[in-house]
Amino acid sequence: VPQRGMLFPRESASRELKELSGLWDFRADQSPGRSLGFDSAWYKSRLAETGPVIDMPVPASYNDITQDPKLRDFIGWVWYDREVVVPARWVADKGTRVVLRVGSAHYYSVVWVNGVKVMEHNGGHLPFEAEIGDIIRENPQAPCRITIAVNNTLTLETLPPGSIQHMDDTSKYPNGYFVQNTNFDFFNYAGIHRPVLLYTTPKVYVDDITVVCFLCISGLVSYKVSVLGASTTNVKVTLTDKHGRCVASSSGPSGVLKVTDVNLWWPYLMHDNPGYLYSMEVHMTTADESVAYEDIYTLPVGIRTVRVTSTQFLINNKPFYFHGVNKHEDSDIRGKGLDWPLIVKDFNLLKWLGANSFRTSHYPYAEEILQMCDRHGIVVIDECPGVGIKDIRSFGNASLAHHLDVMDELVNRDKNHPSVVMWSVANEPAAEMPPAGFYFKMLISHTKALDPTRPVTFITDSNYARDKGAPYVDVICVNSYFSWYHDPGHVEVIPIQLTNQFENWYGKYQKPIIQSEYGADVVPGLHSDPPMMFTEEYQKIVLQSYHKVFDQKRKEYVVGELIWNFADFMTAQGSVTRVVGNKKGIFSRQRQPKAGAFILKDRYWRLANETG
Ligand code: BDP
Repeated sequence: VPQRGMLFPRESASRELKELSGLWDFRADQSPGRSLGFDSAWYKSRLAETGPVIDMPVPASYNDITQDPKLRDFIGWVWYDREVVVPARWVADKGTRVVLRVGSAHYYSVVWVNGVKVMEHNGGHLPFEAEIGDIIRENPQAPCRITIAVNNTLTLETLPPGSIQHMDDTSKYPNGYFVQNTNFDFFNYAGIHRPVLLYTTPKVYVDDITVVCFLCISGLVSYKVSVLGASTTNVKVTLTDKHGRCVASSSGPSGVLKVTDVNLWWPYLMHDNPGYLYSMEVHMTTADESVAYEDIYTLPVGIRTVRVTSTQFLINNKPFYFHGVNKHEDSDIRGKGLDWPLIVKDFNLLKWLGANSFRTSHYPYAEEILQMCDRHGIVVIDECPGVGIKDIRSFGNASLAHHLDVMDELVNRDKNHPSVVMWSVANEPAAEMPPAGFYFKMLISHTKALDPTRPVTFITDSNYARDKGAPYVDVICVNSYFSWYHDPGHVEVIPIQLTNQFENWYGKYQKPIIQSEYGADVVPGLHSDPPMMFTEEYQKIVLQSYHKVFDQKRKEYVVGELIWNFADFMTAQGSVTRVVGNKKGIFSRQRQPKAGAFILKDRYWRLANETG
């Protein structure tokens, strides 16, 4: 099946948009097999007619919204529905496509409109959509009812993988008791996490756009536009600068735009005008249809190149050093739900810190966040949800096939973001297991075929000598927790262990290295001198000890350092190493700085002045 485009919904002269954020009716299917909703066809009428419902905000994780521990820890199907008034002109005009789009829902989703199933989607963190014009036109007078069932169960074949463990010993557990196990520590927040919306396009429409940029004195933007709905159309492409001046134009579904005196897209702190974006307007008209159609889509375009040598990561042919963070989509109450105040606050903190980059650990973040990165020049390592691939059965064919599909969806969604400079296909897989070699060879070559312009990596915590995936990556990304998980309390081991880590990896592979995680938990406000684990002083000294080694090795082949983590985040209960969440943030979950934040702030600004 040829993949359809997944352009971010934008209004234009030919496209309208209707946000469906707000309150939806909601019910968790608490029946023992979790199948009552399907058996009783809850999608056939309003959810409120089939039983009690509660208010549920969209977008948001449902877990922390109520006081009910059963809902916080719920595993299985939950149901959302609401009615929408569709503008009469959308219904009346058969030349209009009406598309229902879900920004993301965790994990498996089924969607009905007026009781008719319109789509299913396997996986969280990525958008899905369906055309629903025909269905709403069947009964134009009736309000349009949208029902979404979402199941957060993770299995060995989902991404991330997980497993359901049934506890059959009735002397210890209630009847039918089961738990969800995962190999990652962040809380498995669930629900509709990103905006749901309706948007329109004409029947003949711009389905996808791909841009690739080159530099050769001037900037070259090669583009490809795919149109669906008619065989022959006229496509005009115009590139305008920030002042609205046209700098290049072309016609035809593919071509090259040449921009003289180009304003390149530069990372934050590497240039005094970072994040420069042009606007590429794609204007499609039908050539010889009886009805004329016209579609306009405007894509922000940043002109920059990315290249990796054996010791450097180059952006626009200049060495780039990642001084940044790992993040999570996570905050109080809304869990992983998209939240604008939080997004803007986090960008302000990144800039305060002097961070020029982050990794989307451990799943694709909202497109709205990547758009912010484009505009502010924050460089992104774009990670797919391949976290916790530890069980040998998760290296099987079904898992690999799904992982390849997820990469298709991810690259398709994010390929045009200048901020995205590298793909990460996994975090800390069991890369020493025999099937890992084949698995990563396939996965990485597939990703490179999808996008030949960006390096590909996965994040490893394996032994350099036994890692079977490392031969295929462009940049070695290593996580290590010396003096925390290994030799806890012994910061004096950091210089020797970290130096060995770098020398071993570089010695074997001669590829640039990023320290993709390091850190220590801090319960904010805990102090001790001499430093002890979990105090602000201990995080400080761990960071400083790592930094000394980074400073030696960044002169050679270390090209970046990403702290674990930007902010404290919620974890599952079930481990005695977590005290209401993972506390390795340099900011608390409420985004207040710990002592470590000031250490990093001094360092990052100093690095920016040295390398920028
Ligand atoms: C690393 C994982 C990360 C964890 C971190 C930790 O990649 O997701 O949160 O450890 O335990 O191994 O703090």
